[in-house]
Amino acid sequence: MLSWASRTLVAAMSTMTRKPEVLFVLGGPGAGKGTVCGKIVKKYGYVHLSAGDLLREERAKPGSKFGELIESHIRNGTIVPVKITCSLLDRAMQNSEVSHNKYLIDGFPRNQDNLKGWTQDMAEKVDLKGVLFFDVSEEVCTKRCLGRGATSGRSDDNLESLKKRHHTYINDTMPIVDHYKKLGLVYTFNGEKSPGAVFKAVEQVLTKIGW
Ligand code: UP5
Ligand code: MG
Repeated sequence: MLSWASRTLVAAMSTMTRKPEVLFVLGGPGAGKGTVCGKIVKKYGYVHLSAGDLLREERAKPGSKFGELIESHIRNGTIVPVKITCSLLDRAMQNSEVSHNKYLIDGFPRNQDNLKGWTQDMAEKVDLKGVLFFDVSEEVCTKRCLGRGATSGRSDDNLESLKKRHHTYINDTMPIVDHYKKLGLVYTFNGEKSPGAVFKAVEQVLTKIGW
């Protein structure tokens, strides 16, 4: 029989050696990915890594050699090369000091290049628990982002960029969602419900996967 101290040590060591558990969070531009992640962080304290936020932070760094490239992709709603995004995600995971090992990766992977890069560089380092997918019509997404555009300061919250972002979502990101659907990993939510109702449905899935 192990003493309390030994059991505590074993538990701590298992947390340190376990692979990080990851949930991908996908959906159209303005589907509510960031909003639901914020609610999960507030209640459960898990780590929220928004690929878009990390790219915007990198773009804003003085002297960043990727700043212009990132801005051009964001404005045009196209996808930044995966080497850049994956290295930002990897670094952010390594820099987060957590005991629970649970990570929400928001807005990634969004095309075949992302999927290939993730599979090559990251997939073996983590335990992918599933994909939270928020289904919201283009009309509702556009309305939300244009509303947010009044105060967000985001260079892609305008009608022209939104049309391009939606095009990329349908053509490039939906095949990735379908790929994970075939693996039985996707949990789909009606993202047009109220934020509270969406979160409630998400919590049921978190319980199901043992989060
Ligand atoms: N809102 C949210 N939920 C609501 C609800 N249930 N009911 C009513 N309103 C709701 O929400 C958007 C707005 O809707 C907010 O005003 C919110 O209050 C309201 P938010 O939670 O921000 O939605 P989200 O899905 O996070 O929208 P976001 O605009 O962030 O989605 P995108 O996927 O377009 O943006 P992201 O930041 O992920 O990417 C931006 C760009 O970065 C991409 O287009 C691409 O160019 C680049 N990128 C890459 O190249 N690679 C990556 O891996 C990631 C990004
Ligand atoms: Mg977001």
